[in-house]
Amino acid sequence: MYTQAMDTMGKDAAGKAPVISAEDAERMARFDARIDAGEYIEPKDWMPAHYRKTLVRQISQHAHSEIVGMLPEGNWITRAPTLKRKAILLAKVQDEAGHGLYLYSAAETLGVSRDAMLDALHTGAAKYSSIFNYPTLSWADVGVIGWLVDGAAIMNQVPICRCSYAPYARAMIRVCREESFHQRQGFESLLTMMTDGTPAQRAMVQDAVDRWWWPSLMMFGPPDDQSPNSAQSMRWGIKRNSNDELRQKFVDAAVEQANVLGVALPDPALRWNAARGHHDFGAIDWSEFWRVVGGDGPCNRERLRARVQAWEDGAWVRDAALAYARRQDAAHEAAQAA
Ligand code: BYC
Repeated sequence: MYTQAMDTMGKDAAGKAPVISAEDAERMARFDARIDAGEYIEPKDWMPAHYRKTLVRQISQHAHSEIVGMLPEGNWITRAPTLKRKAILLAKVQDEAGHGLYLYSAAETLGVSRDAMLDALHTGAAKYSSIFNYPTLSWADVGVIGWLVDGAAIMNQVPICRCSYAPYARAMIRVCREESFHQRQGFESLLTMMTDGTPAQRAMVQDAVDRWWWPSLMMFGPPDDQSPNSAQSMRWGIKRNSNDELRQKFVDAAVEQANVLGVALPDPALRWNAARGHHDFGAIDWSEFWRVVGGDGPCNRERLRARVQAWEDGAWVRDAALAYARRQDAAHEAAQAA
């Protein structure tokens, strides 16, 4: 018999291919037909166990990336060069906390608790984006994160506004609007330094671009032929474009923007290929990517430590909020009974 706990794509716990009842085979066919017709799936609709599991994995990892992503930039709030830049950066980092909240809420609609998701982050069982394991060494890094990292994030996330799982798609609409503002503020900050700055400031921007370019390309995930999740996620409309397609779109857009800024992208192989109608680019160091994803990047330990510490420091707030909610409930029940 088919059960929800069974992974319909793979094998059950005993390593056997799942046996699907006629009823579930019919549900599966109806589900596939809905996906093919471009319909959106809502939390109470029937869905295959593997669809649910894939969404919990992707949405929770996306949420973790948002809250870990607050750390590299948060590092510069106290050192922003002007009040205007400080206000912008504060708002941006706050937006990222908000993105985490929308995404954890979207994942909760699939039946997973927020505590379980955070536990997976804190124990290292769940991933978060590789990009946030690199250090922010100068003020220019904050601008480059806006331009390249948020730029890559938008390229990857706009198609998720059409993800077949409706709560994720809805959350992404607001996330993308805010990300687009983040990208522009980063670009504008860099443009100011490149046009009105000193030679030392221009050199600082170029140094930041040199360090963030390749990790930004890695954000899109492994090449398509090494991406175990892509085929099924695309079949189910969770992903609308492949990792390589989005990476190429990002490179094409970034080349034009780099020209406007007057910075060089650190890739001698980067050139326009008229036959393909795209820019060719050099080989990505995938061994570095897997090392960072595996927990051994420049800042992995520091990032995880900061998240665990924040969770522990916030215990009294959660306890107080729960105690208050229980007291409100008791007062409400007493009023109902009277
Ligand atoms: N870093 O089969 P694949 C942001 C993992 S937030 C770490 O291609 P999939 C922002 C992948 O999880 C940025 N791990 O996977 C925030 C899988 O491992 P598991 C985050 C990565 O899911 C604040 C394995 O490699 N954006 O931008 O089909 C401030 C094989 O990969 C990475 C999202 O989360 C990576 N870069 O495709 C500023 C967007 N890439 O899980 C900015 C939503 C791959 O099987 N997520 N892995 O153990 C997605 O679109 C997809 O999950 C990905 C990967 C394209 C990232």
